[in-house]
Amino acid sequence: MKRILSIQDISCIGKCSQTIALPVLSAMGIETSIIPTAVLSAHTMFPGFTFRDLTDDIPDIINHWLSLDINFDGILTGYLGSARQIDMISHIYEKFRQDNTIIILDPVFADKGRMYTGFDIDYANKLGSLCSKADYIVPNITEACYLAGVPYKEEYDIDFIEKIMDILVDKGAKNVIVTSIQTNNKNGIVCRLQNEDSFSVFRDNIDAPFHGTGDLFASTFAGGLINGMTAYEAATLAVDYVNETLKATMEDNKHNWYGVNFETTIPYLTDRIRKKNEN
Ligand code: PXL
Repeated sequence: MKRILSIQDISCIGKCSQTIALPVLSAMGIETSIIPTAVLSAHTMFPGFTFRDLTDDIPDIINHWLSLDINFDGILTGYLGSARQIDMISHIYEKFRQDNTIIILDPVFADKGRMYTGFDIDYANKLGSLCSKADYIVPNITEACYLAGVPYKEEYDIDFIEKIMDILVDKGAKNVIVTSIQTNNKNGIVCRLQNEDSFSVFRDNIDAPFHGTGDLFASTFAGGLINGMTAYEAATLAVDYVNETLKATMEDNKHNWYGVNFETTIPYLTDRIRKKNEN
């Protein structure tokens, strides 16, 4: 069985980061090991959330794993507990990657033109240095703007996204997927690959500003790659799964404000994987 390492926080309530990555990657047939970067009572959109930074636990976890001679087919990195964790993650990339390990970095720190509580420009700059060590980075448009040093715009066209991707590639990123792009009533992603191929995947926009959809995209995309899909196949699966999930969430008139109903659409995800494997 393939094994992935997911490095992100545990938000005890909120359906994001590890509480999305674990069920989604497991449903995709991948053993999922975790490093929790922080434990929060609930994600940061909940007023009054508690936050325990687990930075100081990570070196001991790494050292124990080194004694176990373990490695991973993939490493997915998301929301971190501190800027100090960035160097630790770079170390994890070096120590636990094999020749075919795929490293996916979701530089989680901002959305809709603003940084999440607790992050600042120094953090964004430091995280930028990790981007060149990953095989894929999957920033949303706000994060991509910060990482590229380009002011965020509410209104933009694909040329603007192309310009940002040029800057990120110049800064050393290998394969870049910019997510949460909204144009002409569509929502989707644009990807630039190392071999200079590029593609985009757009679906009808569903006006539902839910938390955790970026985490859902990143987990599904990572799971697709680890299952042997091409970047195009994995990104298409991830966009479709997020889209199906948003539809299911909106159809449920008792949905929660803080997260999407990804649980009810897991059969859609596993069906898609089964169909792909049958072909
Ligand atoms: O969905 C990204 C995310 C992950 N983890 C925590 C968050 C957020 C976004 O706000 O607060 C704790």
